[in-house]
Amino acid sequence: MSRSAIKRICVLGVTGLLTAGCTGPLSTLEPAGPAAASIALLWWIMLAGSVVLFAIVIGLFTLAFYRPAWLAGISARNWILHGGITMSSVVILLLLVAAFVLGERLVARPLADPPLAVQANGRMWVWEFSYPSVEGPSLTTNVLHIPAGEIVDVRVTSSDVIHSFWSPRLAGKIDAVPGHENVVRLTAERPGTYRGVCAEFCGVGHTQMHFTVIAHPPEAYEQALADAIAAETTE
Ligand SMILES: [Cu+2]
Repeated sequence: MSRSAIKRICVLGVTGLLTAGCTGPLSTLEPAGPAAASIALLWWIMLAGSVVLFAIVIGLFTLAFYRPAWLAGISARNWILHGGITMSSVVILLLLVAAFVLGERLVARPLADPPLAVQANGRMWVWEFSYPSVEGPSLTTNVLHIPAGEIVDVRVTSSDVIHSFWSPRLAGKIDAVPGHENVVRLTAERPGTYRGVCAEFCGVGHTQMHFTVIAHPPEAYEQALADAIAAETTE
C-alpha cells in the first residue's frame, strides 16, 4: 500500500471517529425542536468562531517562522492593543450577543395561550411524569408523552437530591431541585421517540436514570396518554 493511501485511510478514520459523536439519539447536533435548534445553532456559531480564531493564530505563528520580516514592522504595543485587547473584546462581545439572543428563545415566558403543562419528578433513580390536563391520578414512569408540534412546559422537580432533566434533541438541561420547580419549554416538531437522561450525578443509579419522550400525533395524543396511564396502573 502506498504512503498516500495510508495517509488517506488515517484521515478518513480519524474524521469518522471525531464525527461519530455528532449523531444518534442523544445528539445535541440533531435537533428535533426549536429549543434544541437554538442551542445547536449557538454551538455552530462558537465552533465557526473558534475555527476562524485558530486559523488567524496559526497563520500568524507560521508567518513568524517563515516570513518574520513581514511582522517585524508591527510594534509590541500594537500586538497587545489590537491582537490582545481589541480582537478578544470583539470576539467575546459577538459571542455574548449570540448567546443572549439564542438563550432568550429558551425562556419559558407566560404566553397568551398557556401551553400544555406536564410535571416531571426526579427520584433516585427514576423519572415520574404526571399530567395536569388529565383528570384523576396520572402517572407514567420513565416515559413522557407529549403531542407533537405543540409547545409543552415540563415542570421539573425532585423528591430527593438534585437531578437534571435532559432530552438533547428537544431542549437544554434543567435542574430538578427538591422543593422547587424549574420549567423547560420544548416542542417536538414531528411525532417520534426521543431519548433523555439525568444530567446531574445523583448517586450509584445515575447512569441508569434514563427516560423516553414519545411525541404522538396531536389527534392521537389523548388516547395514547390514557392507554399509557392505564397500562401503568395495571402493571
Ligand atoms: Cu442523575
